[in-house]
Amino acid sequence: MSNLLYDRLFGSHQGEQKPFLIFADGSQQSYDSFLRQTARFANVIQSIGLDVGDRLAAQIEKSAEALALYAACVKSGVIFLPLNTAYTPAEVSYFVGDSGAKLVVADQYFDLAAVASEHGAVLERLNADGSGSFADRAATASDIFATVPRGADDLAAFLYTSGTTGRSKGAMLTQNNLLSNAETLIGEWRFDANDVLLHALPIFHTHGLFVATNIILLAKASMIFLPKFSADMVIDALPKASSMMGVPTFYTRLLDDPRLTPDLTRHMRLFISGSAPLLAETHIQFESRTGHRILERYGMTETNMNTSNPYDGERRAGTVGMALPGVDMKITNPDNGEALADGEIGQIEVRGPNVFVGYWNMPEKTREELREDGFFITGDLGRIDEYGYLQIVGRNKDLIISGGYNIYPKEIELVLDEQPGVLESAVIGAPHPDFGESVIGILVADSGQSVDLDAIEADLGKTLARFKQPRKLVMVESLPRNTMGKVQKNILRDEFGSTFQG
Ligand code: MLC
Ligand code: AMP
Repeated sequence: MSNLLYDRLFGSHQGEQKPFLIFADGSQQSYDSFLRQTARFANVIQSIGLDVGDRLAAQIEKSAEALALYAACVKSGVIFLPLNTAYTPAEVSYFVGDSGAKLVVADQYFDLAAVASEHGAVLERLNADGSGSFADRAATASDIFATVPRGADDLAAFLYTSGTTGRSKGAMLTQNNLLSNAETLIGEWRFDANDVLLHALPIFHTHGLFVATNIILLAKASMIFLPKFSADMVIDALPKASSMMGVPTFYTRLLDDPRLTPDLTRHMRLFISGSAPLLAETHIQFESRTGHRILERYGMTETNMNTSNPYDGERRAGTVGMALPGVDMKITNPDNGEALADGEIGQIEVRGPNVFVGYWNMPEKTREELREDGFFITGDLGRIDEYGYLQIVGRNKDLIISGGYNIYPKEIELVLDEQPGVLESAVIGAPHPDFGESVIGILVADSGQSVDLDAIEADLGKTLARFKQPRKLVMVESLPRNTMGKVQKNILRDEFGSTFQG
């Protein structure tokens, strides 16, 4: 029996000397060298005692090793669980505990010894420079490993996505969820072996890991693999690339740089944007500065990619295009789930081989969002416009997207409510020129109590990843509520909406 995902993404690359990864300093790693590393890593994973279906949690900086760890999990049938490097140990503890990960692989500077021992997991170190206890074991391991058989419906990865209750949910993704989506996108976006993708995204999310990396592997193309987004590094690397994928902040930051010119981008084939709304204004400015029309697409952790603007046809600013081949999409009435006519605003539902199989250990949450007929309720609101393109007009879920990272207000409110002197809190997103949206925490003091905002900020740093921390904390007398007692965040958004402007 074969291993579907491994065979399709990596299987035919053995012995291939072509570069898979090209680093900022010009050095390269060939497919063959990458796959040897992968096999060594798979041997280490197996020697530590992980079995098929066990979970491996990874909190490591972006590196070739991090990708080889992903490949090694696929090869050995272990479920890969990548974690944002910004997460605090308190946040990581939840993911390790909830997933039951047997092995945690982390950079040395993440203080996870207590987390691992609390959950009975093995902790190994793998650092961005290739050193660490995991790397030491790999150095003496064989570079031959018999790929473990896995099929289309077997689980390949867990990606955690936050929930409205403040508890993160592990989205279970199968081999076929990942493979079918990469196979669709490679065709839709015309990737082939000549492509050189400029990769500046993090690799612990769908966008940088599955969309970008899986497509490049499938196409046997190359990636310029930057450690993170920086306008300087991207502008340096652009002349050597053919395509780039980014979140809208990448494009607004590039537009802020006078070095972004038609000359710099003349040879580029494709710029893609997703993970957060790209303002129509950014789309238009980018075209007038470079001559390129950004191709915007729409996806989610649970569904991979759902829709895309066309490669050849009109890429319409302010829309995310049409359902991808194999994806069914409908707009429904949030109250009763009935399909609405084109033009009407409702919740976006999607079904297809790209859609995950459920949340780990949360059958009720799964039932709430994944219908029996296979349609997934995205929580996004949209309408199909007169040209048949999907416009996302808002969200039916209380979610903030800052620079492409999701932040669930409930999680932050739970932490704020615990602060000394705080009676209650509400967290909202407000338009932000760099991050698209940014976080404001609105606090009400307990009667007669004083609230020390500086002390609160310092405390938040201990529990919440930096990107989730409110960029502004404000005190109010009371929170506006409707007759049902529900906080009216729309009123707060109206009041504080211009906090980060100008
Ligand atoms: C970093 N910071 C952020 C932040 N990223 N704060 C809010 N929102 C973010 N997204 C913090 C830093 O810790 C720092 O804190 C400060 O903000 C400024 O740092 P920076 O140097 O400007 O940040 P930078 O490293 O440049 O990161 C910004 C970014 C990055 C936009 C380049 O966040 C990024 O690469 N985002 C991509 C996210 C992504 O891949 N999403 C895909 C999800 S998958 P301080 O203390 O110094 O102020 C998905 C499905 C789909 O959604 O459809 O794709
Ligand atoms: P995540 O949970 O990180 O996968 O984020 C998924 C969410 O990002 C979606 O539900 C949308 O709200 C949002 N999103 C992704 N792509 C786009 C886009 N092109 N335009 C608007 N929102 C987007």
